[in-house]
Amino acid sequence: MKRLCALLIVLFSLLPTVDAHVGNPDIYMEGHAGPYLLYITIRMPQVIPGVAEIEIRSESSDVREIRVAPMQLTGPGSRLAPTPDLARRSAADPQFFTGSLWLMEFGSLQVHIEADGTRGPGELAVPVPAIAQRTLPMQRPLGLTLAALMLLLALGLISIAAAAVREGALEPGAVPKFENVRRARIATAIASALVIALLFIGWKWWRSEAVRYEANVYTPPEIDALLDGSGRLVLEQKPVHMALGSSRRPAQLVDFKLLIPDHGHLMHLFLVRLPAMDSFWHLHPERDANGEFVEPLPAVPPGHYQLFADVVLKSGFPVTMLGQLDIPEFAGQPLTGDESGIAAAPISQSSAGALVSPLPDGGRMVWQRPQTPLRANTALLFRFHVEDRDGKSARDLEPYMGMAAHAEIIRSEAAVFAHVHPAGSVSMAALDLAQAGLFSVAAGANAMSGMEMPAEHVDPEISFPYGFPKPGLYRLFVQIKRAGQIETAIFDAIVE
Ligand SMILES: [Cu+2]
Repeated sequence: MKRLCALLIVLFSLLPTVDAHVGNPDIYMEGHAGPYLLYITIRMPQVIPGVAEIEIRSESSDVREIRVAPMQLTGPGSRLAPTPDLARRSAADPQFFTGSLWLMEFGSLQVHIEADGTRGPGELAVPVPAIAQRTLPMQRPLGLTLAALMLLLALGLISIAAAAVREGALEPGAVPKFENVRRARIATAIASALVIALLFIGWKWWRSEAVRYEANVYTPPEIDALLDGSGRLVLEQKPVHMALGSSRRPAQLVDFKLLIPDHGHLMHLFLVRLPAMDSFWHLHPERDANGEFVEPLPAVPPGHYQLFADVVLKSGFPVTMLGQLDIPEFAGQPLTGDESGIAAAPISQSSAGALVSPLPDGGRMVWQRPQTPLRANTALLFRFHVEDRDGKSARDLEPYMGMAAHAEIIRSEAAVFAHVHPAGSVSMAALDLAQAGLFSVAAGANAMSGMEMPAEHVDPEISFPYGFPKPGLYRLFVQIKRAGQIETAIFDAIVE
C-alpha cells in the first residue's frame, strides 16, 4: 500500500510550471475588412488547446455584425473555414465587439473576420502564431479529489477480487474455511500487483503526454553570434535539447533553409547595447552557402549587445531569435541598403515624459500621446507626427522597406521586444499569406491597401496599434525614411 501511495504522490506532482515566454504573444492589428477599418486585439491563451479572446473596435458606426473563425494559415486547412462565431456587440459601445475562439492546435493559424454593415460585407484575416506559453499545473483540490477516487477504485478492485475468491462459492451463512482464506490472500497479492502495474502504465502514459506537451512550450530560439577575423558577424543557431519520446536530442528549431522574406529580407537583426540602450542597429544579414547568416558588421560602438533576429518560417510563423554579443573596438564596414544605426542618450525614467525626438536632418518627430498614463495589457494606438526643420508637416517621407514606418519597442531589461508596423504587431510576411487566402480577391486587395504603402508619398502622420505586455520602462525606436535617408526617433515610456 505504501508503494501505491508513493505512486499517487508522484502522479500528482507532475507537470512542472514552465514560465518560458519572452515578450508578448498578444496580437494587435489594424486593417480593413472591406470598407470598414477595424482595430483588432487577440489575447492569446497560455496553453493550447485554449481560448483566445478577441476584441474588435470598428472605426465607423455602420458595422452591424462581425463573425470570427480560426483556421490554419497555410495548407489545406487554410481553405476550409469552420462556421464562424458571432462576436458580441457591446451594449454600451456599439462600435466594440468581443468574441472568444478555441485554438485547438499549435502553429501558424489565422483568424478570419467577416464584417457586415450598411456598406456591404468585408473580410480580413489576422495571422496568429499559436504557442503554449507554459504548462498549467493541476489544481490541488482537483488533484486530491482524483487521487482519493483512484485510491477508492484501486482498493475496491483488490477487495472485490479477494472477496470473490474467499466467499464466492460458499453456501449462504457458511463460514470461510482456512483453504478459502489462504486462496483469498493469494488473490489479494495478484490483484494488488495488477493494480500497481495498471497505475504504473497510466503514470508512464501521463508522463509521456506531459513531456510531449512540454516540448511544445515555446521558448525563443537562441543564436550564437561571433565576430570573425575579417569583421564579419556570423550567426549560428544554438541547438535546443528537445524531448522526443523519453530521450532528449539536440534539434534546430528554425530551419534556416525554409524561411520566407519579410519586407524584402530573410532576417532583420536588431542590436541594442545594454543596459543603456544607447546604441541601436537594424541590419539585414544574408544567408551564405553554409546556411549561416553573415553580416559585414558596420562601425558599431564597443559594448555588450542584445541581439534580436526576426525571421519568418515558410508556414508564416514569425520567430524572434535571441543572442548576446560583446563587440570590441574595431573599424566597421559602411552601412548598406536599408540598414541603419543610431546613438542616443541612455534610457531613463526622467526622459520618459519627452514627446519630441529630434531627427538628424533638423526635423523632429512628435509623439501625440494622450495625457493619461500608459497601462499594460491595454490596446493603444501610438500616433506620431513628423515635422521638417521649419516645423511644418514633413512632405519628404518615403516607404521604408515597403512600409510607412517600422517601430521596435523594447523593455528596459530587453525581456520584451516587439517589431511593429502601421498594420500592427503581426509579421508582414504572414499577413501577406493570410490576405492571399481570403475568399474574395477584392476583399484581399482592399485589406492590403490599408497596410502596404505602394505610393511614393507617405503621410507624415504615422500610427501603430500595440499594447505593452507588462509594466516597466520601455524604449520605442520609430524608423522612417525621408528623402533617401533612414531616420530613427527615440521615445522612452513608463508603463503602469
Ligand atoms: Cu519592420
